[in-house]
Amino acid sequence: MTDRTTTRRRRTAAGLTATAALLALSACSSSSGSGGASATSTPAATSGSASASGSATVGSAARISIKNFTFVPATLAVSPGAKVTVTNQDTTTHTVTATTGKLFDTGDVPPGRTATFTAPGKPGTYDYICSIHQFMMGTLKVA
Ligand SMILES: [Cu+2]
Repeated sequence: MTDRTTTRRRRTAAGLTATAALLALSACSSSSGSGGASATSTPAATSGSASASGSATVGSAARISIKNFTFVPATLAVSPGAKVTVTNQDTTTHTVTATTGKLFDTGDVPPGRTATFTAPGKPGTYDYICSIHQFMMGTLKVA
C-alpha cells in the first residue's frame, strides 16, 4: 500500500534573492514617474531550472510505522536532528528506543497513536528496539 504524504518544498533562497533584486531595481528606476499607469513592463523572472534539490532526506517527513511487531521501514535514513514521527498501527503498545544509551526514545506509544522523537545530531547508524518487545529491531541512519 502506498501512503501519499505531501512533501513540503522549500523555496530556494536563490530564487527569493533574485526576486528581491529585481524589485529593488524596478523601484529605483521609476523615480520620475508622473503617476501614469503605463510603467515599463518588468520582465517576468522565470527561473525555471533552479533545481537545487539537495540530499533526499532533508526537509521530507521522516516517519516510522509499526505494524505486526515490525518497524517499517527497517532502516530509515534521516538528517541529523530530524524529527521522526512514529505511528503505531498495531493493537498493542510499542516504543522506539535506541539501544545505545537511549539516545532517543518515544516512550510508550499506545495502539493507533503517534509519537515523535528527535534523531541524534551526530551522524552514524543507530539501532533501536521496542523496549517492550525487544525482538523488534530497526535502524536509524543519520547522515
Ligand atoms: Cu513493542
